[in-house]
Amino acid sequence: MSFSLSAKYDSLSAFLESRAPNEPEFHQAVSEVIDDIKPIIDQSDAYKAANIFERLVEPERMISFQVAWQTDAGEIEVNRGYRVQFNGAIGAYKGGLRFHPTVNPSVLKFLAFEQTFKNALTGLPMGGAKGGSDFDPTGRSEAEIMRFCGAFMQELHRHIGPDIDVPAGDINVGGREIGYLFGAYRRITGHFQGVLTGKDESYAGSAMRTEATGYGVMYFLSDMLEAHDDGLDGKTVIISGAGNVATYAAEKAIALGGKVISLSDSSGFVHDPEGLTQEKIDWVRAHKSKPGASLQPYVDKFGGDWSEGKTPWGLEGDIAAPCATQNELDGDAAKTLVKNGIKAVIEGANMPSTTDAKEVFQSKKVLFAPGKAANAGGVAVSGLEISQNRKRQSDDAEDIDASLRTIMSNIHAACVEEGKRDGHVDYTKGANVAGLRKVADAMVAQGVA
Ligand code: NDP
Ligand code: 2IT
Repeated sequence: MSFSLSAKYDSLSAFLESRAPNEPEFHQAVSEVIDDIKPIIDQSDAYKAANIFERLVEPERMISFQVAWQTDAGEIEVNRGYRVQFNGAIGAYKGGLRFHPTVNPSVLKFLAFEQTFKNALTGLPMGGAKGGSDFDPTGRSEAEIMRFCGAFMQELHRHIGPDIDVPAGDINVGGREIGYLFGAYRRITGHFQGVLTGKDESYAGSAMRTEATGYGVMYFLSDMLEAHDDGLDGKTVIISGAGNVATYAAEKAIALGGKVISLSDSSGFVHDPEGLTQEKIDWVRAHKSKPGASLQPYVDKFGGDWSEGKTPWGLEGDIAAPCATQNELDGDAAKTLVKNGIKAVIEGANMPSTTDAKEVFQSKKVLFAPGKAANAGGVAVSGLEISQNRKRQSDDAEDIDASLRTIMSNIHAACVEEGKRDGHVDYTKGANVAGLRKVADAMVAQGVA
């Protein structure tokens, strides 16, 4: 390594294993940016002198705490809560909260690391963070979820604030949970302030935040296809996931002329050859709002085929949009998609493609949009929610949607600008380099203590 990685480490993996042992998802996220950002750091004396790389891969702060809460049966359960405040160089920390049994420091560090690049790409002043808990909402009552959120905020409130850190939702943290978290924050501190985004519009939330991630994914896809003399109209779209990102991505894909033939969840996937409709999507949202509900009854209601325990990547389509979770699309799935003629892959989830899958797509020159660029619409509208809270005014849905459209186009343009490689656009390189430059410049400008 020619940039300033301490001499005692002779490889990136030795460095990561020493600094962050047993954190496979975090190692994966860092390994996937290194080849793109290394030449940029090497070319800059300022970046090397500031030891940007080592500082960029070390969270500024990690908080871990006990969450003790009471079940409906009166028993006390204990979960672990976290907030990883990764990089605050360009703004107060910002990023979602995830409640899922797979939440651990490796997962949250990968998410907060990627969030740092993503937030920089939006052009808004937001640092990177992520948090959550290993709490599993499956089978929990509404009252239990409310008590869990209250117990979680009992500690988290010490670490957040409009100028400090502004969390939002992620897996299993949607409008309902943000409401309970915000209520707990307000009761504990006595302050009504913009300390969370994704709030309902009845209490200072932003129009379009719910839709923003999924809509933004399809706006980015439209730009990417258009830049390659193509469009969404008439395309068959394979979507995984059945939550916030997946259902709003499906809605916008249909609005832009696509035919969406699948959704999935942790129990399996639905293949609906006739294509999703607004009625079907509305049913999915209502049905999946019950924690732990399987998507399987979709086929009893609307027809199509259910495949238990499987992912939808064996289906034939033009576009694949993984919108569920990390590493849900592996190398074999990528090969199958390529064999079946996939034209583009757009990541709605964070790091849904494994490293092997990305290599398959890259070697076959499949258009590929990484999550840190393609799903940035959610945090972008969160940024607009922060601005609206500051001015104590709400903007119209049309204005927010227009801003979201512009921000996604700007991110696409930045990826094209920085992602040129051998006569084609490498969107991953573009996102990594554009994100790095902004964060690194701010870190250099601010020095160290
Ligand atoms: P939701 O909780 O609304 O939905 C998550 C969906 O993914 C559910 O269908 C869930 O199935 C499925 N899922 C979760 N874990 C697994 C798993 N291990 N295997 C298979 N399926 C799984 O979350 P979101 O839609 O908000 O988030 C989806 C992805 O998008 C995540 O990667 C998140 O980080 C990312 N993202 C979210 C943003 C947002 O604004 N919400 C912004 C940017 C990215 P089940 O119901 O069975 O658990
Ligand atoms: O991964 C993400 O970008 C999010 N979960 C949204 C973060 C936010 O602060 O809106």
